[in-house]
Amino acid sequence: MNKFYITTAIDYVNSAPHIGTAYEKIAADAIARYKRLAGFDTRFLMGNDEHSINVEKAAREKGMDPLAYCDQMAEVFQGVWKRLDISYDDFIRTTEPRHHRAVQELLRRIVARGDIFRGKYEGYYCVGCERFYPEKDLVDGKCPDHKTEPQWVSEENWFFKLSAYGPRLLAFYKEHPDFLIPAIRRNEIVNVIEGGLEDISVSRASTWGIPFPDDPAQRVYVWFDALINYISGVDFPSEDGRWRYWPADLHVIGKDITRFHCIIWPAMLMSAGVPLPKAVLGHGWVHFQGEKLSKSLGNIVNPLDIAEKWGSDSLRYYLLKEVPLSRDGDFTWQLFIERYNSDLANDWGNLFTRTVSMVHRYRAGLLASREAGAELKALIVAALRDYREGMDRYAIEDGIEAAWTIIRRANQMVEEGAPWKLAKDPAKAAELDALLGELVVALQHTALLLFPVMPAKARLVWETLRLTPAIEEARFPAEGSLLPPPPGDTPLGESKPLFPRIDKAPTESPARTA
Ligand code: ME8
Repeated sequence: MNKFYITTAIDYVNSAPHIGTAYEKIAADAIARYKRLAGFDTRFLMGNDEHSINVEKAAREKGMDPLAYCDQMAEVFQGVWKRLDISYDDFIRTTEPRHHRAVQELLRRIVARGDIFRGKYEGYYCVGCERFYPEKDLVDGKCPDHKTEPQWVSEENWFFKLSAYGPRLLAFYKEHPDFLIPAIRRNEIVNVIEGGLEDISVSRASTWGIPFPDDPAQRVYVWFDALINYISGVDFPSEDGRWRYWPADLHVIGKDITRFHCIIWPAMLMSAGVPLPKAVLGHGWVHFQGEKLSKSLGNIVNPLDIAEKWGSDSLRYYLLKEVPLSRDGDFTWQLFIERYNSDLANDWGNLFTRTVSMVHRYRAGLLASREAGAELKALIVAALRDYREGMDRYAIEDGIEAAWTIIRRANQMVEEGAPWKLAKDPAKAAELDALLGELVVALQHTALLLFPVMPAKARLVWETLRLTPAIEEARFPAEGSLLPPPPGDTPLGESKPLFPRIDKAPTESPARTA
């Protein structure tokens, strides 16, 4: 069986998840679920990045031991991810012994290669980014991202010979033009490499972090430590068991951290003689009502506020539909409610509720006909093909659109076929049976296609239609075919509103500081 190993960035735990960090996990989850439906032996890794200076600071401000603080935050993060139905297989924390082992072993190999040397570093360090900035990259003396003044750091520490990897990295990008997607981000990275790489400092005099091999006074630089999670999560340095998932098929990360993933990480692996990941997807940014999410603006939207009120699927749908992975996107309450009411309540929700109600009202819940006519069958076959073609490019919005071609056509079939009229005429009984059967087959396929995007509602549709096996076990039909027909001998489950309409716009903004 083909394998698919997908990872997300591991989050700093000094503040709780927000819709931006949630977006990345939701997108990766949709891809992982899609790959499972496509029959891949899928491994989905997420985790927390715990050795940052800001994490230590947040713990000390609360009067807590940093590890106890990280334990608490690990619960908070995983609680949010479970509530959003993120189906990760493993959750790695950088304070875990399995991760420490992997970091020390990878570093040992890099040292053995002769790529680590002692040097003195002086420069501006932004703690928010956990990176040094050359003076020329500061804007009015401040970090361009965090708009805060960086610290002047001057210390003796360990360096990695990143500069030596420029030519190999360029050759790698030439050979693997699809390594970093979308293409615009790849050009940016190639330009940076062509401009010449500088060696980077990879240790800090600190007490919070992984001890540097043979120099416990120094701790491994947090990024050098964090990137290694992708291999510690599959048991590096063991070559058995989960190591079979390496190399990763896809690292899903934000566009702000592509340099770490597309220059430093490949160079580290080249130095240690470990195979490189196959692809990195640098997604865009989610804004809130046109502004960058920021604590100081007080516009950090807690994803749980939306999930509690309107269900996690509506948030998942909005983000995946409105924020293509290749671009930035915006969350606004107005558009959220519009999408919810028109796409979810009216289109999909209404198709489900009325189809199931009619099967109950006219046929006591049982289906006499369970197949699609030639026209609907062709439409579903095309939707399946377009869906897979879009999802294979990680264009989840195109996958959603393909599913909607079925929803729109089925709703039209209800209007055109007017089953309420057919039901009044005994001579039209077979026509009514055929129409109801077609609508159920259409719904069945929307549940399959929308499962990666809206797992909870898709599961509800699937179970109401009494389909087996469980939707998690379902697989795409062979090209040109449909799924096996729904059962004819078990009455459908009851009809429930999938997405009750939002009649009133939220009066108070649920945006609040995390
Ligand atoms: O960068 N929209 O952690 P982090 C979309 N620990 N994505 C966003 C976002 C937004 N508004 N805000 C943040 C780190 N992200 C490191 C990663 S990986 C070895 C170490 C994304 O908590 C961001 O781009 O600051 C990153 O991919 C992820 O959320 C975690 O960000």
